[in-house]
Amino acid sequence: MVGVNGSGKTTTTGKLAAMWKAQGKRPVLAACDTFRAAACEQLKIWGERTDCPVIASQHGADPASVAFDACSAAVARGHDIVLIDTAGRQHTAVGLMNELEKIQRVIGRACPGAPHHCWLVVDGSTGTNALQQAREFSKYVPLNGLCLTKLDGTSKGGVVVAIHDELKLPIRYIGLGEGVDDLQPFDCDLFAQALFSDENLG
Ligand SMILES: Nc1nc2c(ncn2[C@@H]2O[C@H](COP(=O)(O)OP(=O)(O)OP(=O)(O)O)[C@@H](O)[C@H]2O)c(=O)[nH]1
Ligand SMILES: [Mg+2]
Repeated sequence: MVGVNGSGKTTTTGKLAAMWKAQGKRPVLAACDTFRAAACEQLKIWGERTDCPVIASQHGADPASVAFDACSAAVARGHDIVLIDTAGRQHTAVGLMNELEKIQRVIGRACPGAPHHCWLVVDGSTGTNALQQAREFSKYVPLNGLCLTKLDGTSKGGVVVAIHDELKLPIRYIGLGEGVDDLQPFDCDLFAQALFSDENLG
């Protein structure tokens, strides 16, 4: 899970873990935001809430090594999904974007083919800047989907139309609140109806 600061990566990670757990899968959460002080604790709370193990390290540790450890542990223990929660970063911060590239490179050694998915988490209230985010993140990591969050607010997330048009990134899930069940698979028809509904015409 990648994206700019505060877009909803950790929350979406937790919601996805809960959903897959309920489907009988055995997710592991990797706390690769070793940068923000409370980030690891936040993911651990999601781990408790969803009854999923969390692989973490100390504050300031190399996120790529945490991701590697999580993937190695998951393979060794027979888990089927590793959800990697990365730190928020501005798409213009080259050093931090290179860090993402490293995470991606390193986990392939622990689990061939990883990352099998790389999803950009976008705050639905973001305007055209989201297109720029998608362009930049896709230069560093093999993005293959979007998660659109905070659609429970006033925003309709219309910018994903432009993102999909240019980068052909499918929308995987939408976030509709802060709770564990506030996640839905993307439904194109419903989304289009909401986007173009009369309420939206002002
Ligand atoms: N209303 C609403 N709030 C959300 C949604 N998703 C996330 N949030 C809230 O948005 C805030 C930021 O969410 P996080 O999951 O911490 O975002 P993040 O991308 O992990 O943030 P950083 O790790 O700091 O980059 C939190 O207060 C979440 O509860 C959503 O779908 N709807
Ligand atoms: Mg986070």
